[in-house]
Amino acid sequence: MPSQSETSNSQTRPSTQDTTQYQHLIVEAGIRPGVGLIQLNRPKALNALNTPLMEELRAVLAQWDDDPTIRCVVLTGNERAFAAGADIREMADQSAISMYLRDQFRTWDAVRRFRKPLLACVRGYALGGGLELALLCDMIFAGESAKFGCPEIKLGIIPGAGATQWLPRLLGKQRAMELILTGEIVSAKEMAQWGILNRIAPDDTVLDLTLNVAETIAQQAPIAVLAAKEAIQHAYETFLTEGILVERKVFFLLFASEDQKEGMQAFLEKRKPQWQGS
Ligand code: DAK
Repeated sequence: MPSQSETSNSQTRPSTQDTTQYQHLIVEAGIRPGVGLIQLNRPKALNALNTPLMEELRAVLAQWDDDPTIRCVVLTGNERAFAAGADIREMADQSAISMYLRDQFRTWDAVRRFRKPLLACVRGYALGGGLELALLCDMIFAGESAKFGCPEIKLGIIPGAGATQWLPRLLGKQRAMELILTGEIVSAKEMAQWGILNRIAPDDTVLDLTLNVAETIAQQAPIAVLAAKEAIQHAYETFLTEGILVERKVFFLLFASEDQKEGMQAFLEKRKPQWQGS
């Protein structure tokens, strides 16, 4: 149900882009009244989510959680990718113990704990951690070019930021199994049919659409908005924490396998992996 503001032609491009403060993000507070926009900005790596980017995201969200002028936030990428996953280059040589010690979950948990509504606007690839980041958002709007998937299995690992728990809840077990076990990429249209997207729109208008919805939310009673988000999150999360812990244990374990090394090395060398099953 489009709101009145969804049909407006409000200006959506940032009036000033804060590129000095953040290396991997373009951030615009007040792109619309009460709305903040965060654009993931590692275009050469299809916005692969490395630690510095995730740390910057955590910092912006922490700042905006405390900023009463920001009431709703939109997270987006570019035309080619929302994010093609966690950074394989950064993970390829990690061991189970180094992954455990780095505690990358700190930044992901910060996204999950953000108290204000967070809307994902996806164009191009949202794969692996990119899809998981979109799933941590409260709504997902997709351009027609959007492509979703969990290709981790092709790297010899499994999702590490919640997809094994979120997808069965959102799509049902069978579709979650299909996505995670085949690693295949599905279109925005298919994802919408599976009921996981709020809306699809042409790529050149989907950010406007998302910002319009964000603006509508930003106009509501601020405390009621926080309370509504908190209550809705509880509907999903009561039994989620244990599942997430199981996923993390198994995820770390895979970094003790030869197949993880082979899968990620093969990606970086642009060849097919040779699985050893060890
Ligand atoms: N990591 C690093 N670099 C990436 C990347 C990624 N995920 N995806 C793409 N790139 C880089 C490519 O290496 C390439 O760099 P150069 O070779 O030019 O230096 C550049 O982006 C452009 O990519 P392509 O040349 O491959 O572009 P194509 O159009 O041919 O293919 C593609 C697009 C998206 C199909 C392809 O790039 C691709 O398959 N990318 C990998 C997708 C993937 O496997 N994603 C899942 C990664 S594993 C965790 C939290 C989360 C996770 C894990 C732990 N914790 C908190 C601990 C999540 C894990 C994952 O997401």
